Amino acid sequence: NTSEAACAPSLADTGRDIAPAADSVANLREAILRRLTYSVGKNQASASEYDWYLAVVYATRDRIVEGWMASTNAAYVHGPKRVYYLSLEFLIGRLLGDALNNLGLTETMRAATRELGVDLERLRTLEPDAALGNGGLGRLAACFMESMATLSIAAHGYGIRYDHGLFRQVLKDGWQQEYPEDWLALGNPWEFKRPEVCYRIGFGGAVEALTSPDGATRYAWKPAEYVEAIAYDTPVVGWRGAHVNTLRLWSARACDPLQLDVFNAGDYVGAVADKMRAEAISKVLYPSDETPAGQELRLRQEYFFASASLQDALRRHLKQYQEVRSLAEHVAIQLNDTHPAISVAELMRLLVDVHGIAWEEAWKITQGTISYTNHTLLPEALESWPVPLLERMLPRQMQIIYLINALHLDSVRKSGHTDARLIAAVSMIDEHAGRRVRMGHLAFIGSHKVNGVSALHSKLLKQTVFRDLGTLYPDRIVNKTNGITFRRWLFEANPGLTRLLADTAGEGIYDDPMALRKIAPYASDAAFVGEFAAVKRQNKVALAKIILDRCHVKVDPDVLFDVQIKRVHEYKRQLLNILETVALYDAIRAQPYLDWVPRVKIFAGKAAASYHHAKLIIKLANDVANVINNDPTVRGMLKVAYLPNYNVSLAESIIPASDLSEQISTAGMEASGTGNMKLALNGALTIGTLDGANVEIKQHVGDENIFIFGMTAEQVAQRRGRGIDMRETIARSPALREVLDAIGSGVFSPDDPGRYAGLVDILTHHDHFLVCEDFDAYYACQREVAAKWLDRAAWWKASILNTAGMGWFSSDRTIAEYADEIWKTQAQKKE
Ligand code: F58
Repeated sequence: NTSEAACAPSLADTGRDIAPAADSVANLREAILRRLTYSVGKNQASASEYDWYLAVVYATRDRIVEGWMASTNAAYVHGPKRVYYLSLEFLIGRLLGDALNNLGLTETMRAATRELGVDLERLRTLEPDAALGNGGLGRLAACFMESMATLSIAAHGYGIRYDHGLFRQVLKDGWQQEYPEDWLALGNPWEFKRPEVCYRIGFGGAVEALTSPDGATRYAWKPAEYVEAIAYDTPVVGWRGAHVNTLRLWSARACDPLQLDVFNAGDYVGAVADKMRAEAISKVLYPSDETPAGQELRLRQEYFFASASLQDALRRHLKQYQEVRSLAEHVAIQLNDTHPAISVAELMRLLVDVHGIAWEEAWKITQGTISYTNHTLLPEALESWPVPLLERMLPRQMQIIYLINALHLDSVRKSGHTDARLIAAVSMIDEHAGRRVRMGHLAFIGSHKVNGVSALHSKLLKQTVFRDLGTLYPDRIVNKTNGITFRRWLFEANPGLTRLLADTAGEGIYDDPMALRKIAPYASDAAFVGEFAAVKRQNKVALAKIILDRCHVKVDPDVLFDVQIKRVHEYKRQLLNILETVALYDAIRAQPYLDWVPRVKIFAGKAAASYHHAKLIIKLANDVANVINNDPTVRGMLKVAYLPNYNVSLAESIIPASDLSEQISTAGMEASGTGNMKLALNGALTIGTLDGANVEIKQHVGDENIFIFGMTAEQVAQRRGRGIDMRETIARSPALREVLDAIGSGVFSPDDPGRYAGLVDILTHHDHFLVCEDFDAYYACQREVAAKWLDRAAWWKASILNTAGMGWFSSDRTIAEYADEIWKTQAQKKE
């Protein structure tokens, strides 16, 4: 239906420039044409769509640059504390919509492009997603960058400019295949290369001890190899364009482009071997999720970006203050997980070896400057590096780690703790499986604050991973519950809802997310409910079109859209959802005449390329989809769609169209979740466990407006204590038994009946994620969801109260808390 598709959500107009002034449209139109001529080198007659896209980006970028310079300059003049956010991942997505929206130029640009005969909506889709991240951790970094700019915090993001971001996922007969992604193939109009901002990064070699005439020993590291880090800057504009920060990404380059003598001797490959080795560092994002990569190249990436970023931060500090001793007063460095944890040793090396600061003072500066965010409790996800590898690759940093550890253990002993178990537990060196450096311990000991990302996660952090360190330093661990930027995840992704919210609650919602509470009184107002429902339906029509295009599955926009979108991982329990789908399928077939609530189960997500079990789960979802979607008995009542290549842009289409948000991880395993927040903000009801930020979402939206089921984190620990053989549990649940029998015997894989025998065997005998144990509770909870859906007024009321209650989950709130309690820099709220 084309008329409906035409109403599909489009680039945000948040009401601030709905009727743009004619002269500003004319100005923008002329600016685009100038850029088309002088930067793209095309005229109107020969310009391709992509040429127009480039001209539009350049014209937009031009409107950011002056603010950018002003913000940069203001940081030198007024000297606010600077924040450096070090992250190996920034999962940004597209920038054009974000920039226009934050500048308040969306409608003006739409009008200007229309006058030029091009469609802004189409141009917008030509931008490739910047996917320099795996999942939640990388996306959080991107939301934080936007919020720091919005709050006028003088911040830089530092990371790696990967040539290739997260792989492109193709589903071939339901199996995931990975293809390289090439976001830079056509250039990147948002970035500014800064070839003059270049640091040498050393690797390997040896450490020389030099004794000076006064008898003191100094250490000089003589690396065997150097690589250059070149800066690429992308401006990050905050809401209403008032402040612009920099995302500085490092690209690796060989010091010498080739060895001419080797080339002249005819060895053309050997002549560029060093170049290849150097450039490999920024070639590709490690696509693992929740399990550390463990390879040498990964450690090279970590050190490369940590060292370049610290050298750059110190250079800037010296330029501004002419000395390094005051660093902790003026600078806060946030480590996004342990990936940049080598920064603790590297900052010490730079202060002591390069700037000649005494050890004790350097240690105070380091601890006063650095803080660390933990994103996971999974033991297998905690980074540790073999001591011999560190000794070989970073010999001076390893010496420094030893000294930090020795002083740390000394002070532990001096404070009266001599118990060998405790000493072994708090040591930075793990002696259990070969000698390894625990990067979490290094980050903890080198930081003044360590934070978890939800209340439950921070509590568990104190009880598990950092139990002993936490008792030694009781004030160090704090909580900073994650948040999301409402500009992208509400204003841009859901302009229809945004307009309705502003019309009802007032324009205040654009600047104060807590103002969303003002729509609560309308949760049962028939007129408002009607409009709210109409927006949702429009978004569902648009998503139905995408599902038809990409999955060849036709779905009715009026059925319940039940959505699970996230990385595929056993702990996130996509399997639980699939099992429930099969149970529902069985139940419908058994009694097709009952009043079933029609629904479509929508999945999207990538599995790590080497994670075979997760890839098998994707295949199962697709096999189940095939059988169900082709079975005439359930047609109209149940469908399954697995959307390929989940990324930020696809999330922006799915989230505003969702009715039910699946947040069903094994309790105690999802540190926070952030997709849960995006979905609830857009009016989806959550079905979830008491895990991560679900606990706090429940508090904010109200117990009646969320579906909670299953074991708590405590019960999970107890249940595992009794063993994870599920034969008795399965015996007690006829529905579960039937589902497992069907899957295990090949009902969904007639081409290969044994395909899922192993998977069912694991669920039966070794169910670490307790899928079986939570199955009945989940199934029953889904029936409650269905009952609520049938009571339309009750459903819409709950949906509206979700949107109304989610203001607290704005990443502006999260960043303001970091600023106040960790960075000690004031979030400067604009007038
Ligand atoms: C995620 N971690 C958490 N790690 O799983 C999620 O609960 C949380 O909301 C989010 O961080 C933000 O705090 C996560 O995404 C990774 O992707 C790492 C990538 C590198 C290897 C180790 C996992």
